[in-house]
Amino acid sequence: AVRRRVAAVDLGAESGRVAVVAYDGQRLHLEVAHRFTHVPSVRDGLLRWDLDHIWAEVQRGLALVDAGPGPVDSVGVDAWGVDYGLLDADGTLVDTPTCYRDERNVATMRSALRTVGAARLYDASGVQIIPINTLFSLLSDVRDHAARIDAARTLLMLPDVVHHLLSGSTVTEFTAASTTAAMDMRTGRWATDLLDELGIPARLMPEVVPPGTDVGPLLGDFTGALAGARVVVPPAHDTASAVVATPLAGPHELFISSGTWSLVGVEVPEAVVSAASREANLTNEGGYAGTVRLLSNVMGLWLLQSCRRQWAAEGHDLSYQEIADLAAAEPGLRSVVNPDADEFLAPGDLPGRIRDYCARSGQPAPEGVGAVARCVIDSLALGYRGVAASIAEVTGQAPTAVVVTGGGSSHRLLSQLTADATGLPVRCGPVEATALGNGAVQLAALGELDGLPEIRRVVAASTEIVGYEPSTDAATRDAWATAAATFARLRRRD
Ligand code: LFR
Repeated sequence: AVRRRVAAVDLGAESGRVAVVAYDGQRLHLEVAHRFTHVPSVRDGLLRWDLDHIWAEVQRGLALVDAGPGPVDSVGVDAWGVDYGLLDADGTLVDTPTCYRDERNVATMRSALRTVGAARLYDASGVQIIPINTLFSLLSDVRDHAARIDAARTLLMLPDVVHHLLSGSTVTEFTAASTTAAMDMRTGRWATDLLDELGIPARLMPEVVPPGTDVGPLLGDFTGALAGARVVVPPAHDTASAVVATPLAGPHELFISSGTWSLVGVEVPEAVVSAASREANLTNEGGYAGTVRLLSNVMGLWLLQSCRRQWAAEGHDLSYQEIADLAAAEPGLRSVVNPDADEFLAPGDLPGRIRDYCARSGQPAPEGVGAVARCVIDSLALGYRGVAASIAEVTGQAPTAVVVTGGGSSHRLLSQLTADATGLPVRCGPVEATALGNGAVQLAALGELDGLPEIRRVVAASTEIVGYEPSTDAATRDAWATAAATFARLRRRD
């Protein structure tokens, strides 16, 4: 029998869902009430999220939850990191939130690297230097979109914009705040000196609350299951919620939260900010219950999602399964790319950019759908292998296994190649780790689950885990080692 229900709103960069997470004392049950897709588009010169559409879909989802079995005691929102909304003195958004894939970020990152320098940027925050960081969007706001900054009284991270719409709250949740590159991850305080140096007004930075904070009653017309519900912020950064619900069996297992991005790393008790971590550009992200995720962003399924959109525009409408089957039929490791090259970040003709990249680096340019997809999947697996090696070097401890969650955890070819590339056993599941982690932390805040170990035990008991073993074939191992050397050369050059 269900003991308690909460609602998890999980916003990904391509799609969102509103789910009910129910706990029966032993297992978690996830029921998705509503799914929707959304796409950013350029308005007023900036790539922006369609927040009106997202908000309408969240409301539709909550109306469906309200009409379902109850009571549902709380609602919490997680979303991708780094993006934000700016609220004016009345608590209204000054304009539509922007998207980190706007090319402005690459330009301001380069500018900050010239003026402040990589070491300063990294050491002030412990956050990787990558164009998507909030800091670089804010720098562009200050320089080229001053009206936004002038009108703004406070910045809220995107999930907290939705918490604001749901409850009127004006705080930001810690894990979401930790993706800004404007917080010192050793202390959890805003890096105000760095903000000053860059000319970004520190007055914009909001009050920060820990995951599990009750920020007020749910506003709106809910008379069914959601009557009397509270808004309880989960780990509002989707990756933080996903890793809460990752059934890691020990501290040296590598997680991969596999969605639009692949977030690859380990959980550590405190931020690791050293010359070695800076050299490897590993980031420190805030987690639940005082944990830190030491990780690296690998470009992830974005590459396949963008290729699929391009192929559809060219008249080849293929499902992800069809693309995966075509990739599996191709020979492996023919051409590889650095998936994290800046040129793959913005929307557009990704197959074309991948072909150009291969040709430029003296490799065969993949032509058909299968060849391009195989190149992407091989390259992602090599990216994971590279992060595993960095983690081993920086922490002095090689990962012992890989646990993959999220949409990518059901990709069989990618999972097998992840095992082959890293030489480690891979366990996959749950697919909906983010919504489960979001719900689990709300349940913990309501007194149902007690801490990370118990949450992970319950998640493991609630999930069917699929395992992959690395190939033991010597030729396969050699092929990956050779490809990894090529890959490292490409990365140094980019
Ligand atoms: C994953 C994610 C990553 C973050 C990227 C951009 O959805 O949140 O953790 O680096 O998106 O926000």
